[in-house]
Amino acid sequence: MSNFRFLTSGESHGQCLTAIVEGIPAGLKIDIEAINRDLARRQQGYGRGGRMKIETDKADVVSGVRFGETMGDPVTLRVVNRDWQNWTDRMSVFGPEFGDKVTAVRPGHADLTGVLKYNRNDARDILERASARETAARVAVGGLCKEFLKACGIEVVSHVTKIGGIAVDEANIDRSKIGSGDSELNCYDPEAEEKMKEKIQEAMKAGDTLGGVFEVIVRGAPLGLGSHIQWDKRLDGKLAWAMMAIQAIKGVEIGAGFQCGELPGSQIHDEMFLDKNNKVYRKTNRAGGLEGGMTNGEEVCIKACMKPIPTLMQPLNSVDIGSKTEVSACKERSDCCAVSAASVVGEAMVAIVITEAVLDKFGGDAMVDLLNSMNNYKNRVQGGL
Ligand code: EPS
Repeated sequence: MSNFRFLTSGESHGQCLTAIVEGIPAGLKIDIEAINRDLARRQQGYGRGGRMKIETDKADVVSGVRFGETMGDPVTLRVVNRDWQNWTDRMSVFGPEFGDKVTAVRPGHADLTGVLKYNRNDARDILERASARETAARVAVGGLCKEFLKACGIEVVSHVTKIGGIAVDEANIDRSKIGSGDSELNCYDPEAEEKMKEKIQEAMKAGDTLGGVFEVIVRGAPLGLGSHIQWDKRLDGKLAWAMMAIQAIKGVEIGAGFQCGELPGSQIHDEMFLDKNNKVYRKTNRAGGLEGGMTNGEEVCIKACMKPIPTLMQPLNSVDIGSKTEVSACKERSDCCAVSAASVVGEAMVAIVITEAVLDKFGGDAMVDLLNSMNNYKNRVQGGL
């Protein structure tokens, strides 16, 4: 196992989000603007709430980097919450209790189970950390990992394929545009994007929320990341875990995913061919770039389904943990649709898992050693049979 690990901390309306990332080799040049661009992309998307107008997320690097280059030390990243200034008394660290308690718990949120499990009487003690605000820290970590992957010739991109039942037509998508950032919803079927926006408008007017599906694509991953030899070394399992561990994600598919349960093997497995240099190639990628728990050299394609955000402006029936009565669930400021933001978080999580897999396979305390090892290996396995 590689020595890569990371942790995040911070509440949604606390002072800041922090992440400590350990295991990035020394000698990696960091483009902080690229990391900040991802943080800005996470804030975008039609259907976001008022919070995104307050924040301009930026990552401060407070350890591990000197003169723009990693030293092999843990890298600490901090994203300040600008909204904290409006919450200093309600979120005070040592001050007296202040503000109304959140007691009308929301169906679909961590509120109720969290207050019972952690023995709290204010759902704010739970929702502050359960909030998808935490994903800003993960995007900062993912941004750092993307810098590492870029040095290894690997790119991670994403696009939205469905919102509120409106799906892209695969035939209308120019896949080379995915990753260009030329779309407000991160969707590259312009016709579907317009319909998705209309659907979001309708949901906003109705005080409702919408979920959807996005796909993350890894380009340039060498074959053989992950392994078939043990369940916890299988890369498809790690990717699925990482995606499912994003707030509000309810389903994951790799390649043809659930379609594999519908079609016969002859229409699912990707046939192999040999070119004139005896290099193996495939004409399809229904495996999503993963066979036997390992990358097979094709693009890695993984989809995730996000449920609609549970904070509804027309709230659902629920219970009040203080008065012990049935009430309408609380209304916190929130987003109507955050699927495009989730797609950026998906990129980050996939970048983190691929980074770990690369470090696992090629190791190295210094970038130069890692790249030498990777290039040797690539020459051996990618030269043809
Ligand atoms: C989010 C920040 C939050 C919400 C949203 C995502 O900010 P606030 O609670 O101040 O409006 O907009 O969080 C949720 C959807 C949730 O369920 O908690 C962000 O930074 O992405």
